[in-house]
Amino acid sequence: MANSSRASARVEAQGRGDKSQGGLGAGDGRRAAPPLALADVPAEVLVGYYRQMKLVRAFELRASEMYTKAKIGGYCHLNLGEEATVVGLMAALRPTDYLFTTYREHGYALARGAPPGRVMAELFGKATGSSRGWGGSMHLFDASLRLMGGYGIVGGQIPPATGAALAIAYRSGPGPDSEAVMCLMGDGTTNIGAFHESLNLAALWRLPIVYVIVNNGLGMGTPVDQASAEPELYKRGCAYRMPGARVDGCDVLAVRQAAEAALSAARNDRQPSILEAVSYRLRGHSVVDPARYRPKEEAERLRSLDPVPAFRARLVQAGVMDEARAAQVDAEADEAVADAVRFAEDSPFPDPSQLFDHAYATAVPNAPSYLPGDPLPA
Ligand SMILES: Cc1ncc(C[n+]2csc(CCOP(=O)(O)OP(=O)(O)O)c2C)c(N)n1
Ligand SMILES: [Mg+2]
Repeated sequence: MANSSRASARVEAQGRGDKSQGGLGAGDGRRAAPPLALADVPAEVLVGYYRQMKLVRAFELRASEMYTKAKIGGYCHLNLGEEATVVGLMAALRPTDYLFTTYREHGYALARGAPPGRVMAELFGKATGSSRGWGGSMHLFDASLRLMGGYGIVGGQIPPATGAALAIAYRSGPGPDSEAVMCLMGDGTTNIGAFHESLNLAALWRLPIVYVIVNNGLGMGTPVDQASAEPELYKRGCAYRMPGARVDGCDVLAVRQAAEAALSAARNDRQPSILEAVSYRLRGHSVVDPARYRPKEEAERLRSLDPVPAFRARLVQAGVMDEARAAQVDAEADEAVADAVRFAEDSPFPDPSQLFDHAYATAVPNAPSYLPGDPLPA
């Protein structure tokens, strides 16, 4: 299985071609920071991370259920199993940073602060959804959160994310207050041309961007080592002298720390980089995929690594929260998701008169016989 190369150390890193030129961690000759321990993070913050992970888990389970009840149409991809990666990455991002992501993005929207009701309403195609019901599961968008989508085309987010980083560099200089871009993608996505074109330009122009590869071991049903000639994906920037680091995507604190380091290099040194989070998905590619290609023993092994109960147990064991508090957090997550479903159910569908709004640059009447450029009826 591709993820047999799961990071043995929590962070591995590779510097640029010339190690003396600086990079992101152990590979660049600088000392890597010691791993973040529970004691380094305030208890309330840790409980907050668990709350977010549990919210994502509860939300995705209900989304799956709602899909089977035909409340949700189109495609629907879940973050089940990836919650530590989701929350760790979002914890490192500032509200002023820009996030470009994939079709597997419900959790990112929630952890970025989107109200669960608006996210669920979008999945239901309702007018109260974060994209007013026009986008659905794969196209969550919220400019106020600098959540720039939600892309259904594999890799479609990479060029616009790189362009956003160019805009930031064009408008202002580097420094600790600089904005930065985080561009998420899956492991399979690293084989499309736009990934390489974008990395080349980002490195040439020194853009403030972090390309995060969420390596869940599979692109649909294809394992990483059958799709990528260099399956250690954090090394794939080497042709562009772009540093990369690999982190255990099941460890929320390690993910946060690695993402902060990468974002700091982007802000302060205009050093773009790759961060590979080795993660996994608990279920199939999308809710309709039974994942029969995954051997039973492998599915069981992955379930035993589930980051949500693991982080809960770690916090209880360390005395950060007791069992009663943990149970309360669990119940609150379920309640928030139940509220979200009610909100989505009670919301109206968009008015059919809006069907073509924002689909074309020029006004097009809502009639199938008209195309952009046709003269508008008087
Ligand atoms: C350009 C394009 N080609 C193919 C697809 C079909 N497709 C959707 S997801 C996917 C696999 C992507 O795998 P990965 O990048 O590992 O992301 P993951 O789904 O594992 O998060 C493919 C081939 C698509 N949506 N767009
Ligand atoms: Mg994948």
